[in-house]
This record gives sequence, structure tokens and C-alpha cells, in this order.
Amino acid sequence: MRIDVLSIFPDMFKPMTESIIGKAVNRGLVDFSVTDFRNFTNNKHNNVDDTPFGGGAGMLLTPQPIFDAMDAIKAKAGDYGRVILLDPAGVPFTQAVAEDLSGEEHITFIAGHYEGYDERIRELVTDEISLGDYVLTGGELGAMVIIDATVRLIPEVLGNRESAIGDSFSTGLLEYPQYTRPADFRGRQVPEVLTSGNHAKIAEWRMKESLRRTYLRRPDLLEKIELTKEQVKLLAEVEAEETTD
Ligand code: 21W
Repeated sequence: MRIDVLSIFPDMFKPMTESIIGKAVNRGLVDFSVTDFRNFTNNKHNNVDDTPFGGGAGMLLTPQPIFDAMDAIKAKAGDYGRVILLDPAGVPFTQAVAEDLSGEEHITFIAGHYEGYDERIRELVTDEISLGDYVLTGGELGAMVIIDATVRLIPEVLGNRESAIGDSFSTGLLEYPQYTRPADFRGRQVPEVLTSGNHAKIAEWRMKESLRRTYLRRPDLLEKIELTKEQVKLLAEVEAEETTD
């Protein structure tokens, strides 16, 4: 996968060389490049922004440097692939979006750091994505979050050890509580079933606790999935246990 990022803060992407993503780059699975679109400005002060027509507060990213930086990416890579604009008014980012993007050969991110974009910049864009309903100072962290979630889904990037298959948000439920040694830590015991060696009982306990966590913390997720008969039974037990009135 080739990943291009357009940003006027290229140094913000230095952490991407760490961790799994850095390893994916070193192993040749991902080709990652950040373009500082300030280098493409045509004005003598190298301004990337300007005041909005019609008046109002704040500055807008002007189209010229972004269009020229995109032309340079096309000249180098042959295309720009999917073009993602980081925008608080975009579609909220989810695991389903990451799964969709992980199948692409080339993704280009446009990350702004101002009040907004001149509307004509959207002409270059295939997807407008938001990280969620809170205000950031710019799109750079959004681009990094999307890259992290997407690249780890590329086959070969995660080893079997950290396989993405059982992840929350792919099963639709939150994960069950987990414990490691010691079985007694400062008087706090690991649930007995987990040390029983009864694998059927352990699987049932895990499913029930997964349902409990989802019921207590993210009931919205339960609306979105089809439960098996067994899960319906376990969830009824959880509801009875958690209802005290
Ligand atoms: C913050 C841009 C506030 C615009 C029209 C008239 C990218 C982001 C961002 C930023 C405004 C994301 C306005 C979640 C985010 C981002 C910078 C407000 C006011 N519009 N996901 N006046 N949250 N934020 N514009 O902030 O660039 S993805």
C-alpha cells in the first residue's frame, strides 16, 4: 500500500516510524510519504490560507498549493488513489471504514490545520472523514489514527500473535475481562472458572462477561448485531443480575 499525506506539519508524522506501522514500512509492505504543501505555494510569503469571501472569522486553506501538491503526487505515483479529506463535518471513522480502506493500493490524506477548506478542494476528494464529535486543532492526528487502524488490517502486517480476527468492533461486542499470573494478587483472586480447566465453561463465562460489558457500557452495540440463542439466554441472565430495583 502506498500512503501519501499532505500537511503543513510534516514533523507531526514522525511517530509513524515507530511501532507496527514503522515495521510495515521497513518490511516494504507500506510506502509512506508526507508532502509539505507549503512548499507548493506561489505567493511570496508562502501563505497556504486566506480570508473567507463574504466575511467572517478564521482563515481557509486556499486551493492552489493543495492542487499543485496533488499534481506532484500524481506525477510521482501515477494516481492519488482514494483521497481522504480530514474534516470535522466528514463521515465518522469506524472499524468498517478501516476495513474498506485496508483493501486499497494507494490512499492520499489531506490534513488541514485551519478553520476550514476552500470548497473547491473537495473536487479532489473521494471521502470526507471525521474522527468524532469533538474539536481538534487540525486533521493530522485524524490521518494518523486512520493510517494506524487501516495498516494493521493489511494481511502480513500483524503476526498471528496479535491477529485482528477476534478484535472488539469486528465481533460487535466488547471484549471479556482477562487475567494473567498470579492467581492471587494482593488478595484479589482470578475468577475460579478460568483456572478450572473446563474449556466449555470458560467459553461460556467469557461470552457472558462480553455481553455484560457491552450491556453496561455500550448498549448501542447490542442493537446493531444479531444474537445467537445462547447469547440471548446469557444476556437475559446478565439483565436479571444487573437489574436492582
Ligand atoms: C476545527 C476545523 C474547527 C474547523 C464553517 C464556518 C479533521 C477534526 C478535524 C477544525 C473547525 C476531525 C466553521 C474531529 C476535528 C479538523 C480543525 C470549525 C468552523 N466552519 N475530526 N465556520 N474533529 N479540525 N470550523 O476537529 O481539521 S478530522
